[in-house]
This record gives sequence, C-alpha cells and structure tokens, in this order.
Amino acid sequence: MSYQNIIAEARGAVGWIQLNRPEALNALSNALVSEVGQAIEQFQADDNIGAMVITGNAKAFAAGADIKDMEGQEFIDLFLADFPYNRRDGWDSLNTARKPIIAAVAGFALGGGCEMAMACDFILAADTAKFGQPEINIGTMPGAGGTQRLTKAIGKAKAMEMCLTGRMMDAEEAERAGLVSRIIPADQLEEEALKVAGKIAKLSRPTVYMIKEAVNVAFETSLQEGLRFERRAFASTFATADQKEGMKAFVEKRKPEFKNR
Ligand code: CO8
Repeated sequence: MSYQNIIAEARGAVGWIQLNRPEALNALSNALVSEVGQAIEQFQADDNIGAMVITGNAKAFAAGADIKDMEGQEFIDLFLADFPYNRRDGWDSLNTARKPIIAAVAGFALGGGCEMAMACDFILAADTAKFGQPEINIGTMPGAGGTQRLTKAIGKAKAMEMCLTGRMMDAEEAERAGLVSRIIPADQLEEEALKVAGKIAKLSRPTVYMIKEAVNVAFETSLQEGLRFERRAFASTFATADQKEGMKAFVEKRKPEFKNR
C-alpha cells in the first residue's frame, strides 16, 4: 500500500511505521493518523509480522495535532465526528491492535504526539526526546488520552503540572517518572527499536497477545480481578504448543522454535 504521510514497510518480522511530514514536525493531520491506522491494520493482518514500531525523525516524533487543520473547527464538528476517536482516523486501530506496538521517540512528542506515543505499548526514548502536553498554551487541552494516560504513567503531580503549564519533560525526567522504558543514544534508536520489536516478533504470538492483554487489564480493573485474569491467562498458555516447545527446549538446552500455535 502506498501512503502520503507515513512510510510503512515490513522489516523482517517488524512492521515499521515512520511518520513522515517533516515540514510540519510530523503534525498529526487527519490524513496522517488515518494512514497510521491503515498501516496498523495491514500489519495486524499480516502473519509474517509479530510486532510494530511507530517512529518519527530526529527532530520530532510528532509535534501534536495539526493546529492549522484544527484552527477553524467548531465544537459541533469535533463532537459529531467524536474527534479524535472516530475509527476512520486511526486512533481506534492503535488502541485495539493485538500485536505489540513500540513508540521510538526522538525529538518532540507533544500534544497528540505525546498521546500517540503513550497509546503505544511502551516508549523507547532517544536522549533527545522531549515530551509535553502544551495544548493549554493554545487555549485547548489534551484530547487523545493526555490527561488520562499521562496521569496513570507518571502520577497526578507531574501530569497536572505538565498539562496545566505545558512544561516539557526531557528524556531523563521521563525515564525517572516511568513514562518511557529506556533511554537510548539518538543515533542508535532505530537499530535498538528494531532489535526489541524483532525479539518480541520471534516469541510465541498467542502468549505475547495474552501478556499484552493482561498488562492492559491492570489499567481497567481491581487488583483481585486483575490477578484472577492473569491466573486464567497463565493457565491458558499451557494449552498452546508453544508452551510445550518453550519448556522442552529449556530442558533440552536448546533454542525454542515457536510455531505461534
Ligand atoms: N501543527 C501544525 N504545524 C506545526 C505544528 C503543529 N502541531 N508544530 C509545528 N508545526 C509546523 C510549524 O508551523 C512550522 O511550519 P512553517 O515552517 O510552515 O511555519 C514547522 O512545523 C516547524 O515548526 P517551528 O518553526 O515552530 O519549529 P521550532 O523548532 O521553532 O519549534 C516546537 C518547535 C516548539 C515544537 C513548535 O513547533 C511548537 O510549539 N509546535 C506546536 C506544539 C503544540 O502546541 N502541540 C499541541 C497541538 S494541539 C494537540 O495536539 C491536541 C491533541 C488532541 C487530539 C489529538 C488528535 C491527533
């Protein structure tokens, strides 16, 4: 499939999605977000792909929703379209993909850009990454998860300060606060993201799906319910051929060959 605002390609077993509007710091136009959704659906449907990466360029992951697109919008336009959660524009594909999606962030991840990174399963940050919810500075507020996911990720004090003041967080602070899983030197970000996604892609796909579901349940439910869900999912991995192969391979001191069954 050919896209105008992103580059999407299979790199081995990894679905690589690069936001590609460098002239606008990868601002998330409707068309761009829609293409991200299409690429996710394409990779989700492709049995050869086991994980995905969303990335930007050295200067920006994405500097937010496209302010020039939004400027003339009225309440009723956004409300009727349920912006930005209308399936057409791709957020739903991002939120519901079963294959893990890693955000590889260098430079600015602001507003909707920070929200897109947080909607991924985890964030690998270049040492140049800067995260922020600066919507307040233009008279609006986060609309694609910023007040919710940021608060769950880094707690009320920092989330409240960032959303109320628009202050940016650098990679060091983001790692300390738990927003990103790791910091990587900028010139190694692409290679490392590919390596991590490639590793996940080689593991047992049904078990990868179960782990992603189980970790996400932690955000939606009580501890007791979450622990019960985890136990059931854990037991169900024993119904897979991959669990048999994984444990047998360990005992036989060899590498497992997972069949995704
Ligand atoms: N939208 C549209 N164009 C943008 C955006 C944006 N968010 N960010 C940058 N650009 C454009 C600039 O207008 C400029 O274009 P041009 O060359 O034609 O003038 C070009 O990108 C380069 O930008 P700058 O010259 O400003 O670059 P600087 O290095 O001087 O500054 C900054 C970089 C600090 C990142 C600056 O560009 C900036 O502040 N950008 C806006 C950040 C922002 O406010 N983001 C939040 C937007 S609102 C939002 O995200 C709401 C989310 C709700 C739902 C999400 C749905 C997708």
